[in-house]
Amino acid sequence: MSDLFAASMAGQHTHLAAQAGVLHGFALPFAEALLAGIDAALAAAPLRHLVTPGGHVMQVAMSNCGGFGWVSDRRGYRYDRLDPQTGQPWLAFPEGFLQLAGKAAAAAGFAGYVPDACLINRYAPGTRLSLHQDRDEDDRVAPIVSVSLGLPATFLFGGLARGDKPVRVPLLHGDVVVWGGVDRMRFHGVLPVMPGRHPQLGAQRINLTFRKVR
Ligand code: MD6
Ligand code: FE
Repeated sequence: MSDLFAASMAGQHTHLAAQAGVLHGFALPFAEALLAGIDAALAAAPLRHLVTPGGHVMQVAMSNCGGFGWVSDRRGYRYDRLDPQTGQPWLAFPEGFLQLAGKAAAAAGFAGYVPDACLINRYAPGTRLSLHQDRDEDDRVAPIVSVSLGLPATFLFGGLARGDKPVRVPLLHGDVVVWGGVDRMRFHGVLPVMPGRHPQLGAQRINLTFRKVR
């Protein structure tokens, strides 16, 4: 999708459901701070391909910053205050992260949002994320704030049952999806990322997902 199209959408809001929507271009003013923060977080806790409890290696490469990090291994999915790979705490939220998450949540109708976890997900071209619910958090009402950077992607936003047909939502660099409240447990996923090069990020899509775990 062209930069002109992205610019024409910036500032717009696409309604997805009662308590879910896309804030187009919302993260653009924060992009430089986010990219610097991602570099710092990944220097402390490098991206890795986690193994699912079922023994599959995940296509998306992951790391975390903030008070809790989402991890997976043969024992299950969980949040951990320490990176199991280094034994060290995840990097505290870099500058701009909490501000962006709070402002995006407020713009989507969730005032006072203070997340305690941020997954950093890297999608190489061809990488997909199958339909799932985010269900490892104690708080099942506070929103997920999901920030797209780099290559475009098609987000799948489904219903509360796995079989509900998802809508396809195009996401560009700087877009933020927010879902919470009655829509917090909706199934969602990402179609395979198409090959390409983004001017700032090259051949990858990076997604930040903020959550309130505790
Ligand atoms: C996205 N990501 O990349 C949405 N959920 O646009 C997710 O829903 C997600 O990337 C759990 C773990 C990793 C993810
Ligand atoms: Fe998810």
